[in-house]
Amino acid sequence: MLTRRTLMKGALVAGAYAGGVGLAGRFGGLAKAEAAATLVARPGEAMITDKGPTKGVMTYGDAEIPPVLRMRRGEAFALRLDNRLDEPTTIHWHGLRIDNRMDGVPFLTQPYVYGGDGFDYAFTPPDAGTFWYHPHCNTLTQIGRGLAGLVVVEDPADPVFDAEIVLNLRDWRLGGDGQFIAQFKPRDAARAGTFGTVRTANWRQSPQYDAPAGGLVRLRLAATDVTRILALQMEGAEATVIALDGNPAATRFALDHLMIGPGQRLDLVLRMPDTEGAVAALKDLRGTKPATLATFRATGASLKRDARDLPPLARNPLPEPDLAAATEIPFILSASAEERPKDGICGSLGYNFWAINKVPWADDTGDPTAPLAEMKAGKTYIFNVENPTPQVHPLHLHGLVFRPMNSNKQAIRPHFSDTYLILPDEKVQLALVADNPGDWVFHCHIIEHQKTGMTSYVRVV
Ligand SMILES: [Cu+2]
Repeated sequence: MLTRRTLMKGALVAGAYAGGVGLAGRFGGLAKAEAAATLVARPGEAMITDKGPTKGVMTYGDAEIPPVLRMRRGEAFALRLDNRLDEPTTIHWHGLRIDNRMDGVPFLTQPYVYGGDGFDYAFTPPDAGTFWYHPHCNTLTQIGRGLAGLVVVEDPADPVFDAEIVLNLRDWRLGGDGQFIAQFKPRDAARAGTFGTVRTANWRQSPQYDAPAGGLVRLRLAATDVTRILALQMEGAEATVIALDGNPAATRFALDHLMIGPGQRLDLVLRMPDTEGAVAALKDLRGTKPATLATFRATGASLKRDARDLPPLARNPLPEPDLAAATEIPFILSASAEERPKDGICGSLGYNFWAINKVPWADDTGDPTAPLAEMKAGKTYIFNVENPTPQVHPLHLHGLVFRPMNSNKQAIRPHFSDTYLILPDEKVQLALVADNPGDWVFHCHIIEHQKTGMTSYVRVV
């Protein structure tokens, strides 16, 4: 999978940036506040196709692909963003319930960070699980060209697995020559979004990973694409969902056509086949033809493990909504044809196609609309969200977690989440405790929808 040429290319790119601040510190182990690291956002190139390096990539760190940032639940984490791009950027920590000032939304929670400038992020992640990080400025371009990495927050009480594999699942919009083509088409932005042309896991097409035969693998995956919704299935091995969107599933269940949208994460137990050389395949069954996202090859003599022997994941300290005292707030998604937004420093797409409660907001503009709701700290609220549009929308709320309660369209799994995939004609209730003060963005994570109006924010005071 990693050819010698790929490795050399990576080394060259790293070398080109080694003269500067570079990547100081270690991302593989504990990142303690006193050992703060620097993460460089920079232009680069990457071996995504067999047509040679794709130019115009954006990445973090000195490897080709953004590093997996490892943190520990309840331990201080600090990281300096060093922006070596030719444009402003920020980092948003998707799913982490942290201080509003660290949330990475330009104008709302921090100034954007110009090229050549930096920003110090410091927080203590309260929850263990699988999360991710990405910019909240010129987001379609910056995520589309590579700026998205995974965050693993470890809990010392986590069960022990025989292996762990982290998968960053995303597409790229490349032409036949392996180079970037226009990131979106306006007519698609007004529908399901513009799809990528090359599908990857960890920036490789259908990579293969080795793991012990008969062993239990913790597979952490995140849908970091700007558009694509997946329907995941494992073939050739048993795969059990143990956590969704960072939080443990109330009851474990087999992975079977599970739909996840941009921004969502899954933790799976993959029980490897017993026979050495046998291969399991993670597939996306949505869309016109199934795609193999990654494969897993059994190595060595079978460990003969049983996924049912695995103890439960430690629970995160999440606030339980007090439904009897809840205040309900309506959120209605819609199409919009209001005037075009002004061009913003963080990249307006130049169109308004969508709105929440009839207000289109392209976000990261200097003149935000008023918050759609103001909530009192510590109180329970129920978001009554309606989707009368013909599209599916992965709705993401920053800084808070909600518990989906009732839906007219799908069975609800009783778990806490930060991203809800709402279906056409669905009405759903999302219950939450407003326990984190600040202005929190509530937006669709299909980035073209987000950037053409399907963005809002709520205020906790
Ligand atoms: Cu959407």
